[in-house]
Amino acid sequence: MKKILFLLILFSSTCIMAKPRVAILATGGTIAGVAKSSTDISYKAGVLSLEQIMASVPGVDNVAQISTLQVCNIASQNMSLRVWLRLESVIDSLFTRDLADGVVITHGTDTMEETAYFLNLTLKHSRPVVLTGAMRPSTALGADGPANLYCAVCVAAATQSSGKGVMVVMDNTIFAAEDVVKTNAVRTHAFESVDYGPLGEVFDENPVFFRTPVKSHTVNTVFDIRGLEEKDFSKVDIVYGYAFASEEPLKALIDSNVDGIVLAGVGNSNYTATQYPQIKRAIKKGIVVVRDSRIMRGGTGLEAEDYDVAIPISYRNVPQKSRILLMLTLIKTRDSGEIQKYFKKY
Ligand code: DAS
Repeated sequence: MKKILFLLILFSSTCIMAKPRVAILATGGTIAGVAKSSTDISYKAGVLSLEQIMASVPGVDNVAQISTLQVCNIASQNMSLRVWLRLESVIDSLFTRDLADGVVITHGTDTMEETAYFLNLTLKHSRPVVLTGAMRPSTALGADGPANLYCAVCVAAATQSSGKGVMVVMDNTIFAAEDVVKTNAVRTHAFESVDYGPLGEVFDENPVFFRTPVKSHTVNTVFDIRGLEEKDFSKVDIVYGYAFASEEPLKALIDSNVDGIVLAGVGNSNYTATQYPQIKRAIKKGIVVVRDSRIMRGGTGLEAEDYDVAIPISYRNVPQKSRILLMLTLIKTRDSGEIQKYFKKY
């Protein structure tokens, strides 16, 4: 009897002591950046290895059992579909084989919201995936990378983080991939969910959530890209709107046989009279055109009656994310009515 009791205590203490397993996947960015001095404002992103970055985050292994993988080491303005597919495949494998309880991706801030949103729509797991980075290089006075990485691991390790979709953690704030955008080019509080606010905040190993994402994500989307390759994805580009906009960008894209065009229009996703003839030409050629807006707040819900019903409306006001949703939607359909349903749902 005593032996059974001892084994039970040993097992339960092992369970209590077993830390969550967090895999950190590095892609580069400012968090891996290096400048000539601690006050030099110019620096090179994607220099330090993940191993070197981890050395600046003492104590993180008290929060979780850490494993690391250097996926690439680039400034994120050079992010690619190839890296996105690699990240999706590695994370899918880690979770499917139960090798991690959560994942952190270190990433440049310039396209972090895009990578987060792509994974938010395509990963088929509920375990936490958290992207983080830095606005100041690792060598800077007041470098923000170490604290961001520590907080990201705390979120990825927390059981309450499951089922919240892919998240971004920067400056002690937790954002949903579906609505986070980079809104400041230099400040350490560079990200916002401009219409809905953050998901929560994190200062130690106990993240606090005060809302959950609204839109369908991860296991609840129809986008399953497992096994797909770059060639299986459509080419979608974005055209900006402005007073008396030239029709040349649209003409060039149409002539390049693009599959889809997102309009970053003015106001409530309005395109200009100077653009409309080319928009009609694109639609006639079978190119899918989606109306979005250059304005970050307010949504594009008004389906103004005097617009061409062949042009689906995005309800998100982030053209760089509408582009990703259209890339994924075009794998399924090119019908504008069906596409409008996808843009209402995701
Ligand atoms: N160029 C930026 C990038 O890699 C640096 C950064 O903010 O991380 O996204």
